[in-house]
Amino acid sequence: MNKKPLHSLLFCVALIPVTAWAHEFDGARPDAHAPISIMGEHTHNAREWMLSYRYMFMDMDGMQTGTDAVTSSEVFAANYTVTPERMTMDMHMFGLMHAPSDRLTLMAMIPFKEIAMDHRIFPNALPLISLNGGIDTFTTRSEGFGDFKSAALYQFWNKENQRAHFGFGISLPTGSIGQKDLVPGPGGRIDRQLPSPMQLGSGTVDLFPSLTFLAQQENWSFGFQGNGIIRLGENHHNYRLGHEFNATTWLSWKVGDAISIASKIKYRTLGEIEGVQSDLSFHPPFAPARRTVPTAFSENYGGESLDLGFSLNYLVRKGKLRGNRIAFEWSVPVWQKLNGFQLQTDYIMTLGWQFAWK
Ligand SMILES: [Cu+2]
Repeated sequence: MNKKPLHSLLFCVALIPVTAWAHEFDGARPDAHAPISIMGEHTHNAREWMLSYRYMFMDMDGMQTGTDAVTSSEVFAANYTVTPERMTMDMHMFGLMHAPSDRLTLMAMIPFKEIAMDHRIFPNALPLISLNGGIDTFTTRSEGFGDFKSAALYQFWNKENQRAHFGFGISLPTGSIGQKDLVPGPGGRIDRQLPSPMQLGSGTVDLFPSLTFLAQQENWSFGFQGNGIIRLGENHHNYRLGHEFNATTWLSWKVGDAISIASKIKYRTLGEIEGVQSDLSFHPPFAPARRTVPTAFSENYGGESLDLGFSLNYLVRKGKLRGNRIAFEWSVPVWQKLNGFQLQTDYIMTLGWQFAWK
C-alpha cells in the first residue's frame, strides 16, 4: 500500500457496479450511516430533522519530512530554532439537519476547538532558552468556536438499493485567526500571534462541494464520497490555507438490527499555504541567519495521506430512545507524505451522538 494509494481507491471504485441488487435502500438501517467522521454522507426523508454532536480527538506526535520521521535534532539541523513535538486537538462539533423534501437536505454545523502544541528549543539557542526562564520546552494553547458551515445535499439518484447525492457547502470565517499565546521572545515570554495550525478558523470563505454514492445489500453497505475544500481569496493575516481533496470509501456490515461495524479508507491531498502569515517572526533577533519555527513557513504545509478507519454504529430502533444513534470511529494514517517539516498524525478518534425525528 505504501507508494500506491490510488490503486486501493481504484479497487474500491471498481466495486460500484458489483453492488447492483434488487431491493429498496433502507435509510433506517444502522449501516445506512457511514463511519461517524464522514460528513454530509446521508440525506433525510421529507420533514425529518436531526441533531448531532461529535467529539473528535486528534493526536499528532513527532515530526516528519516526506514519508520519513525526523527527530527534533534533525529539525534543528535544518536551521530551525524551535520545533513542534506534539499537537492535540479536542473538537466538539454541533450539527443540525433538516429535509424540506425527499430530494433536498439542509445542514448546518459549528465546531468548538481546543488546541495545544508542545515545542522544543534548539539546545544551542541559549538566549532563547534564557528568555523562556531557563527551560527548553514550551506549550501554546488556543480555544474557541471555529468556522460556521452550512450545506445543501441534493439527491439525484434513488433507485432500488442505490442512492447518490451532490453536496454544496459554504463555510464562513467565524473562527478566529488572531489567536495569541505566550511564547519566548525579546524581553521574556510575550503574547504573540500563533501560526495557522493553532488558529480556530481558515479566515476565508470556503466552498465544500461533494459527491456521495451509497449502495445497500442484504447484510452490508458500500459508500463512496469525494469532496473538496476550495478556499476563496486571502484572509486578513495575508494567507490562505491550501485547497483540499478527499476520497473516501467504506464498507459496513450489519451485524444485527441495531448494530453495524465498518471499515473505511480515505485518501487526502492538501495544498501548501498561499502567502506569508503576518505577525509571525521568521528569524530570531539573536541569530538572524536561522529560522524560527517550521509552522511559520508556507512550504511546511500540505501533503498527502491515506487513512484506515474502523467504526461501530449503534442505533436505537424501538422504545422511548428510538432515533438515537451512538457511533465510534478510530482512524490511523497508514501512509503520509508531508511537504517540508510537519507533525505527523498518530490517530483520530471520533465519538458521536445523533438524534433523528419527524
Ligand atoms: Cu442526518
